[in-house]
Amino acid sequence: MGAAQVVIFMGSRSDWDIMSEASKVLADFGIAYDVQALSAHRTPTAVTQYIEAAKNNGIKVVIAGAGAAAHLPGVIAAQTTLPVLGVPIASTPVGGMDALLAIAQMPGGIPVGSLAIGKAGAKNAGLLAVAIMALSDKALSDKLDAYRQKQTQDVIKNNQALRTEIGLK
Ligand code: RP5
Repeated sequence: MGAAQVVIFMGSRSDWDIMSEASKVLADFGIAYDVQALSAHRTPTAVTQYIEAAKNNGIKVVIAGAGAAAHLPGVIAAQTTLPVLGVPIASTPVGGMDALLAIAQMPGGIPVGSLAIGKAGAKNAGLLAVAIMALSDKALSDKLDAYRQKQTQDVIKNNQALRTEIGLK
């Protein structure tokens, strides 16, 4: 698949169950990705080393999932002008609201695109990375259009199946 164009960061190995949703999307679209489970708090130097080299290494989009005091996406965005897509993860008793606010409430000047909490957010981060890359890749853009059309057809089919199942025309 070639060199990674997207990196999926996460604050802990324990975030992979959620963040793997982003990897599935990228794999479906044939986009090569890297995965790094490194923490802004526990391994700040390793995060910085990776991000400082990312653009030269061919990375175009950074996806970063984190829970709790979720500083990872913001710390990454502080050190690169690559687009950073943050995924809040529910890993504390407050259900991800801590991570959502930490990721969404960035100070002006250092943007992080915040997705939804959890698996839907990770999936959408993958799709948004695809959309960003599709801006300069016609074949990828066509694939994204086809993905949306299939999704629409599936919903219409499921609606009809449900209506038939419960005795409606
Ligand atoms: C955050 O703390 C991670 O992103 C993870 O969601 C949370 C808990 O990490 P572990 O204690 O499971 O390593 O930094």
